Amino acid sequence: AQVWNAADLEARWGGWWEQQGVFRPLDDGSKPRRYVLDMFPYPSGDLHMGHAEAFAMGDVVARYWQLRGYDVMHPIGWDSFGLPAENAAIKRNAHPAEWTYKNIETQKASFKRYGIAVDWDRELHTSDPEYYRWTQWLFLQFHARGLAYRKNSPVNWCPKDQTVLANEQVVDGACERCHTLVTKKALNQWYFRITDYADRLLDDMSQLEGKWPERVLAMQRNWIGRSQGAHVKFVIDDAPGSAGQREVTVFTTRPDTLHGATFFVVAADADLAKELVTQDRAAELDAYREQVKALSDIERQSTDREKTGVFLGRYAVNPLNGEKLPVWAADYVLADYGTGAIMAVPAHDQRDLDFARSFDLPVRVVVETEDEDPAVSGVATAGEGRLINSGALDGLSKAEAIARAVELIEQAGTGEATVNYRLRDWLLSRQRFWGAPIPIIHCDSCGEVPVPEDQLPVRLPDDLRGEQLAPKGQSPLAAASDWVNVACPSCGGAAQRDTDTMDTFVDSSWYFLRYVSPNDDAAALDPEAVRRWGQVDQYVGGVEHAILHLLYARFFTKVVHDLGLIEHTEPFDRLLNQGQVLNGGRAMSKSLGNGVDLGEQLDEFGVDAVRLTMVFASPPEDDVDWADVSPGGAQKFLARAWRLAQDVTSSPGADAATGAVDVRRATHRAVADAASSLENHKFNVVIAKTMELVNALRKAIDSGAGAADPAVREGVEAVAILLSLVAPYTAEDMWHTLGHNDAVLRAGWPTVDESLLVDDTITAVVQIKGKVKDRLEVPVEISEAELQERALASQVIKDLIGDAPVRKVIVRAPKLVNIVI
Ligand code: ANZ
Ligand code: ZN
Repeated sequence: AQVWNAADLEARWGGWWEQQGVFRPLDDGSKPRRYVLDMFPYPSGDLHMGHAEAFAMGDVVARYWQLRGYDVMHPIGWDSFGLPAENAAIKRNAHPAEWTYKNIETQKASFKRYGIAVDWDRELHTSDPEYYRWTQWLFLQFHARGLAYRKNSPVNWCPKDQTVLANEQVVDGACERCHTLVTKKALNQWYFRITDYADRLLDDMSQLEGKWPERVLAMQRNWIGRSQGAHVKFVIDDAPGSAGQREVTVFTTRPDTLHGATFFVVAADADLAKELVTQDRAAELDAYREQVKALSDIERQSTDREKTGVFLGRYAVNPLNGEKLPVWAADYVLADYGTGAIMAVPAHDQRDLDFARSFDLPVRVVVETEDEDPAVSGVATAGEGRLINSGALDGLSKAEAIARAVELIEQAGTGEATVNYRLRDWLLSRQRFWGAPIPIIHCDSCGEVPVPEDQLPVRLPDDLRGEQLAPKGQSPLAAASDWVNVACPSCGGAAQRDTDTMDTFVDSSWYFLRYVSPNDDAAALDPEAVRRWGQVDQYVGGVEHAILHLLYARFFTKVVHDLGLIEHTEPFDRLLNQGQVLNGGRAMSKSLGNGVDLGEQLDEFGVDAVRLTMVFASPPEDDVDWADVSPGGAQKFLARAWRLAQDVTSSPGADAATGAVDVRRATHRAVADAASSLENHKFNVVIAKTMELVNALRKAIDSGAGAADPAVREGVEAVAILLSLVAPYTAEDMWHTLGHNDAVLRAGWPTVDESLLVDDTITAVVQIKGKVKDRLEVPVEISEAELQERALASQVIKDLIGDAPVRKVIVRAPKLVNIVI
């Protein structure tokens, strides 16, 4: 007798789908299109449990849509630039490409074994010159529109990786990759002007409400951090150098509290602090600035640190009341938020109050609330109340006073209403090798010259290896003089290539547009093809990308839209964040020693059982604890399901309507429930329903209707189709055993007969003048009216009544109808 054996099934069907082009979209307009995408993997080694979970979930969606008759595009590729490859190359005296492409081969083989329904013909690698040529081209489009620019400023520097980091890559003050504490360094760096898009990035979130996880939207909103407020100009008394008329603007969200300002603070690390300080205090400031350098933004803003600062010896004049406020430099004010300077209102801002108490500065309440005096309690008040001590603003509410204060400063020409963002421009240059070179040439006479488009790609040299790639604080490319020194494309004089490479998040900000025409060597993307496919309908990936990747991809999409190349303005219509795979309730890690090797799991239980276990464990958003699941149990279930197909004896196409009704009910109920569970992303429930159906069918075969019943065949075919969502090898084998030659994924979703969904029916008797004449199968919860209607519609009854007038109808739902004629 044949038995279910995972290895046999994998050997039998592996490679077959690709040969048959089952996962290749037709793209001929014969069916509505759907685009499903999993966040592409970084080829760090072999597949791991995390990939296995994420891709199992994305595959359920892709397969379901294909079964429902959509033309599904489900591509895959590799985010193949990045530091790990470079670090491995340094260690092994190799080129990063060697490590990268070898890993890709390994992972690719595992993905194929894993049986995901992706179209391998669209595979792309961001580190291929054919790809990064277009990343560079896009950079040049940004550059031409002023959206890519260079500036000198203090940037986040990872001392270990010896490269700069975007704000988004600093987590709790440390490098997100190596966890080294990040410091600041002044450098001339490339930025993308994402701040120009801040409003649109916020406003367009209305397109994503209800389709993206709310927490992701909240994180993006918070990261962009729009705050409504005002710019207010303060004149610095006796300012150095500028004939006493130096103005400094502050950003405040509380212009109503202008009269409560008792001192003024500039960020200690801002140039402004050095410019304003009086001679006698300069040394003290310098020492303080050294101290501040070592601190991360998080530490600087921490509320439980003792406030520190240096008086600069100057005074700022309050434009509303002419008061002179002492100017301090402190670390709790950040150089790159707002204007880097604030008016301090200790009565109503806790940070200012802490500072005032450390340095004995006055506290003046200007909004009267029920709360205790902040000078006494040490707690600043932020609630509603009437304005006091505020001249023309006295008696107004907080909201009225904000509006009035803005009017006053606008009239006086000393400020205006403004919106401020927490979002900073995206620092994209990196002093590392394994990334797309920035396609700019620096010429002493011409300045920044874009590399002409017909000279793209600017290829990475392939002769640098090992130690030559080691981080030195500047890009390893700087040492490759043959590569660096070129003729200026504009004047022909001696010039140098930019030696920085792009943040790998640039590569991943547009790959979803490339999949649509991955081999196009005439353009980055094909606008016509993108129009056909539109947005990614379903994006699947980890919540760790809630800000970085998703924000950048949204930004790129808007810019590419503005370039006139695409119609849509948001890249991903729906987003699903799959959970993590844990072991023993904790994330798998080397230090805990609780790692589970995917390859070993696949060898032991087979692909289908592992996939089924992942999906069955919980809804896709929830974590899976591998210590609590049973791939062995999944195997037993698959074997049981598979055996059903072996047992069926009726022929394909047999008319199920002639079969046992209870079996049909079980089948149609399971299919209908599976569909609604799939639409609601309860993939685990689909498996539970399939298990129930398998049990019902086994019972039917072993007793009653038997293996020859066409209703049993209908049920077993449904099992194969449902299982094809998660257990492709078992499902395909069942389908062929059942006598089909084409792929199960092409079977189409079973059509549900609604009348079979009525679970509980009862036999109602229809009488004429008290004598039973007919019987009707009706739902138990049928209404009186409906039952009467059905009784009168019965052919038997109609014939018996003939032309006789109906005098009376007595209805006792659901069991009896008595007709009096
Ligand atoms: C006076 C004031 C009075 C403020 C008051 C608040 C409450 P959000 O909402 O985060 O935008 N601020 C401005 N620039 C700053 C910087 N570079 N570093 C640290 N703090 C800065 O915060 C805006 C408020 O944070 C501003 O409004 C300013 O303090 C402070 F009762 O101005 B406020
Ligand atoms: Zn030149």
